[in-house]
Amino acid sequence: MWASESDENTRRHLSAAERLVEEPHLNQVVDEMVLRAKTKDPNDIQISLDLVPPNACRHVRCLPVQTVHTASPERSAALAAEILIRAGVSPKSALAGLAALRNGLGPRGQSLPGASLWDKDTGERVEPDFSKGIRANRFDYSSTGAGVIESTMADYGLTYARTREALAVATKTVNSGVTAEICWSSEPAYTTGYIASPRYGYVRLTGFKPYGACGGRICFIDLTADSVEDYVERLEREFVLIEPPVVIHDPVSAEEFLDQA
Ligand code: PML
Repeated sequence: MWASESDENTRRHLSAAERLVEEPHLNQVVDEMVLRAKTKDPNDIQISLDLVPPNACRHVRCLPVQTVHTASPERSAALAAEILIRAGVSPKSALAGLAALRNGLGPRGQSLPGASLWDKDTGERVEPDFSKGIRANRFDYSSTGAGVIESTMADYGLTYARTREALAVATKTVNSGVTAEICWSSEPAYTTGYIASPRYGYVRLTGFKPYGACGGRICFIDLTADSVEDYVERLEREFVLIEPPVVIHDPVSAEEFLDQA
């Protein structure tokens, strides 16, 4: 689903979402998509459907979740840099990425519809189109696993739909070979963001986004391992179904996280 506010000359992105579902759930999911799009009051909603052979889907395990409480956005930013570096991103790239996220990754400092791709070593921004970024596509919780993951998350108070969706995005990006992903929400008042990596899983930082900053997402990639095109192909085109269990750790402070990490 892609919802926008369009006129003859411009198209402003408002909302986008994609699901990978079994046929019996199709009508219900399309209805959910339309309802979701309408909350943003668009004048253009596009929905497209593709048939996927079941054996084309790779099944992966959901990333483990850790919430870290920090005292301020400044403390969160320092912790985020530390986590990125420990996850394998160079200090130069980590700091440049965080600064770009704060300034807005889209043209004129707005949000991008997709993720920006950065070379994890040089800090160079490398996605083909800086006005769009790359959208991680073609993933979902499996139909048998979705309820288990949702109820485990609810046991830990993680009931916000954006958290569940972001965990799925992060599970896809990490399973597409990115070294680390960093993200905060386009929802103005929602300040919890996350860093995902193979080393630490899905690490949520509360109070991460400076209040009112626009949303953004950066994937740091290893260009000594694969080309930009390889990453784009996996992020956009590989089908991934996410399976339980999801391991959720009790929340910790920044200091506790760094001591145990
Ligand atoms: C979380 O609650 O774990 C962070 C969610 C980030 C949401 C990003 C978005 O809004 O797309």
